[in-house]
Amino acid sequence: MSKDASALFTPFRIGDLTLPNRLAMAPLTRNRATPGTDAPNPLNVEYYTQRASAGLIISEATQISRQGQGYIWTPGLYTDAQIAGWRNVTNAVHGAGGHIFVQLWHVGRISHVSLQENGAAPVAPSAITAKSKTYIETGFVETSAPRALDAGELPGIVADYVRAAENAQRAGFDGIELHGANGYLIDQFLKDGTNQRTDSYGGSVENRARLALEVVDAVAKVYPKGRLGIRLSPVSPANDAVTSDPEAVFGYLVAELAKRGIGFIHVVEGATGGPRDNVAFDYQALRKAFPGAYIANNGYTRDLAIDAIEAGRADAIAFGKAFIANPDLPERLRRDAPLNEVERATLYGGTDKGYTDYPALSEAAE
Ligand code: 8OZ
Repeated sequence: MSKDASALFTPFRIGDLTLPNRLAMAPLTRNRATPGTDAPNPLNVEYYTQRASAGLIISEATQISRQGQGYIWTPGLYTDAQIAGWRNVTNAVHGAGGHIFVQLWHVGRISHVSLQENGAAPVAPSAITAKSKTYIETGFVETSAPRALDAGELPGIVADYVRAAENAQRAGFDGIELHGANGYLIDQFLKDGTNQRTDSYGGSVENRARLALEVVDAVAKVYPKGRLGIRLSPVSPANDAVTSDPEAVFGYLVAELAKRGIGFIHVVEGATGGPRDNVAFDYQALRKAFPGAYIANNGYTRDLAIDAIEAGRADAIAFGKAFIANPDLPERLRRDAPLNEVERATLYGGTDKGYTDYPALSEAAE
């Protein structure tokens, strides 16, 4: 017998916002912004609008600056054209009854010289090249060797986050998720495998968490703090970012986030897109230390999601691949209807194929 899914369809709160169900659309890189401007376009509007029945949509990772870009055709939020493109997305999602937060992103070292201004080296806490790939016009390539950021450059990066948050308001987003996961800039600072600095941004857990907290504090002056969250991946090896002390550094960071009263933490449990149990980690310790909403992600099935919500282990569950392949995922989970399978070949870049042409139940029946 299939489980009763009604626990997934109760409202929950992020700050002052009440969301109608506990199914979030995870942030998903799809590389379909407009070439040249990296502005969202009508196809992107259609894709997000199709998924507006999510309790919350978290946008694909969106770079705060040219320096913060690491893949081709990912959207930005630092030009007027990008703001206007996102405005069309948020208007359409709101018109369809949905809510959407933008995920703000600086990739740090996960980039390629061809994506950087004047072919510059990508930036990172320390000059350590990632054993990781990125995607440029010609396909997958090794990430370029980064240069270590000077401490004097960090206020400029914080200012880029602030400008992107101001632009998010102009674009009509309901809130902000900072991308602190998956081996990008904030995570590179948090983890000791990628941060070997000897200044006040490296070494101790307090120092490694400093940039994350400076960004949180700065962005919380733009958006109400209840509308602000951060995505974390304490034990994910994604993009070659690992740490010797995940419980210590993420325990400290989440305790500091709790003091600040931000709206949510969004936790990738396990290895991003992979096993949930790659490294033992006490996620419930983070949940208990944090009074705001806890959004859980990674490898959740319908049954696991119902169990987690019913037991109070999470306030909402974010689905990635399932939301790509099923625009009406909430209705399918409610009815325990079959799910479309995701097609990997069309994940990154391309056309409407594998993007806006996954059928909803009603269309599939026709
Ligand atoms: C897949 C391909 C490119 C980027 C992440 C933003 O892992 C990403 C990403 C995922 O967080």
